[in-house]
Amino acid sequence: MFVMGDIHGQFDKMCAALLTAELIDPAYNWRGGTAVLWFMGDYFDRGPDGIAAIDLIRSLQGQAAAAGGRVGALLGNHDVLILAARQLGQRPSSGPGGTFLASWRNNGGEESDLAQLTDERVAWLRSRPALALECERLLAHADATFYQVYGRTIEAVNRNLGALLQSDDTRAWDLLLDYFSQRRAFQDRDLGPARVGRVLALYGGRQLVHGHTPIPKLADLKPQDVTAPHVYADGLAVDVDAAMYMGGPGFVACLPNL
Ligand SMILES: [Mn+2]
Repeated sequence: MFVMGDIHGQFDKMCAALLTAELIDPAYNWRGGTAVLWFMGDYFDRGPDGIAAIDLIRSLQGQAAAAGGRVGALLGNHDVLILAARQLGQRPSSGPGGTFLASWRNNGGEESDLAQLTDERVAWLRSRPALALECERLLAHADATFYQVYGRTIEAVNRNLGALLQSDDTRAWDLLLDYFSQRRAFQDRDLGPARVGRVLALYGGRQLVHGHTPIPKLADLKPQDVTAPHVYADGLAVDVDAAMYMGGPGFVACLPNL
């Protein structure tokens, strides 16, 4: 299976990495055949072309399905932020800036993305799963343990978060954004492996794959030198956030079968 971490509007780097992995052709068409490719969420903010990124993913989902392959795409916290900015706008938020719109702007929101967030794109974003199980791996955007607040199974978490994103319950949105800003839950050398183990015991999978925390914040690497996933927590956790918005060239991870 192939995995690509946080894109954050870096459409050109996204395409370059997909080309290098031979998953698309120069015309941006799927050439992965029956391969499985997952995007880990955070399509928007801190870079210019979030809309182009999700439009490409949606196009590849259709093309891959027709070829017998599959393209999946998780929900990230920045995807929740831009949805909140559009849906709740000037309503008071506990985040930075005091409103949902200000919080999104303070987190690197691009006005052109929000202006192009049509109903169709909103519907796609709202239906992104927060968790997925693929090839014995648990896929989650964030290296955090809050998912269990929303359900004890993958299906329950995805159903409950999907319902939350359809609601106008500002307290529930605030709480989700607060939880979703947590990170580094598995970094501690002593406590990390046991924490990942508990998440895997709950939802299934033999390894947790996540984005959300750029690899240079977990490993002693400069963004420019990040070209591969970071495996840690006794091999139980894999960070695939290539730090593209920080200057990383970007990569698509090809994860071997477990
Ligand atoms: Mn994130």
